Formats: sequence, C-alpha cells, structure tokens
Amino acid sequence: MNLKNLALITGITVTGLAAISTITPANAAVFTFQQGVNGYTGARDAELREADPNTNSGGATSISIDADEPPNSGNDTQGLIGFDNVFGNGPGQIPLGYKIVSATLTLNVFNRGSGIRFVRILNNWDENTVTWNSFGADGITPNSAEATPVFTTIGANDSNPNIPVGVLTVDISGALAFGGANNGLGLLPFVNGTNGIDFYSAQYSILNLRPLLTVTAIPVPEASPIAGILLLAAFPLVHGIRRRK
Ligand SMILES: [Ca+2]
Ligand SMILES: [Ca+2]
Ligand SMILES: [Ca+2]
Ligand SMILES: [Ca+2]
Repeated sequence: MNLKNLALITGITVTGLAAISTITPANAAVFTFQQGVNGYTGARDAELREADPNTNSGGATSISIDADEPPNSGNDTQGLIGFDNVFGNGPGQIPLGYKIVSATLTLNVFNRGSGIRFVRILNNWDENTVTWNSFGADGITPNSAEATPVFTTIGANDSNPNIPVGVLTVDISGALAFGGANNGLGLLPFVNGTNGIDFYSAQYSILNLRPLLTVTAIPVPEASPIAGILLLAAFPLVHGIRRRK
C-alpha cells in the first residue's frame, strides 16, 4: 500500500501522515553520564600502548590516540572508554524498560591530531589491569572476536591536524546496531594517523572536561499507536479495492 492510496481511503493528507511518522515521542528523555558529576561513578577508560604492551594506564589523566608513539617508532596507542550502570532506577539513570535511540560522546581535546576510528568492544575489561597485550598481544583488532567493525570515524587517514583542540562531540549511535553487552568503545588511530590526538580521561581533575556520554532514550515499545491504528483500519479497504480490479 502506498501513501497515496492510504490518503485517499482515510481522507487524511499525505503531509499529515508523514508528520505522524516523524513525531518524537513526548516521553523521550536525555540522560548524561560524566565521572564525578551528579553522583555518577560508572566511567572507566584507559590507554593501550604498543610500546609498553604490559603497562596499565587506567589511572592516567589523559588518553592519546596515535599511530606513531613514541615518534618515529611506528607503534600505536589506542583508547578504551566505558560507561557502566547507565540503566537503573537510581537518580540520573535511564529507567529500566527504556531503549537508547541515540548517543553522543564528548571529549575535551588538548592536543590536535589525525583522527579516530570507533569500534565497540565485545568482552569485558578492567580499567586497572587492561593493557595492549590484553587484546591478543596486538591491541584492539576491529572486526574480530575482540571488537566490532569500525562504525564511525572522525578526522582522516593522514598526519594532518584534522581534529582541533577543544570540545569534540562524536555521534556514536552507530554502536547501538550491534547489540550485546555494554563493554564500552575502542578508539583506534588510522593506519597513517601519525598525528596523535590527546584528550582528558575520567581521572582528570576538572570534572566537566572528562569524557561525557549523552543519551536519548524512550520507553519501549516505541511504535506510534496512532499510526498503527490507521494502518490496521486502512488495510482491509485497500485489499477490497484491489480485488475488484
Ligand atoms: Ca581511566
Ligand atoms: Ca603504527
Ligand atoms: Ca588484537
Ligand atoms: Ca598531535
């Protein structure tokens, strides 16, 4: 059934029908999660260093994403960022029964650089023990048992300072397509991304410069009952018209 038929049968305009399908539910809500802010303590993050493959950096105050660190070594650094305990019935948490429909990650960059490739991590990790060698002795491997394929990138696969210093907001809604447990994100340099990007971690002293997760969530089921009733009412009529042809 196309929209024109439905409009003829129900007497409503196509414009009106389109409007119904794009209404944002009135009960959509925005939630934010930042370590130490409004009582939230579920953030975790760490840098993984190819040059120091067994060293944990979970307590460091910054994270670098770089395809060449130390300079001229060719070694990579990668990042892990997770936000636990986002669902629940506590203050500021997403109520149980809600579904996340979009999410952004905000980072505060203090050293500009090439770019970042984002993956979702598939297994649990501990901020205080995780290292480069925790991921098969070669760091986080995209599209493997360790991580999803890359779902979003920022910047470019070159050595230019593509990502400036300042507030960096990344739409990470692409991570939602994979489902599964919440094991956080992996942040990887491009292969030729030799200009490192440095940003503040969840341990940085200034709270509002720490990584920030912003989520829009709605109660489930999210389908519009009005649109459903219209479609159910119209379908037998369309079927009848077709039979008379
Ligand atoms: Ca950390
Ligand atoms: Ca490299
Ligand atoms: Ca690996
Ligand atoms: Ca840099």
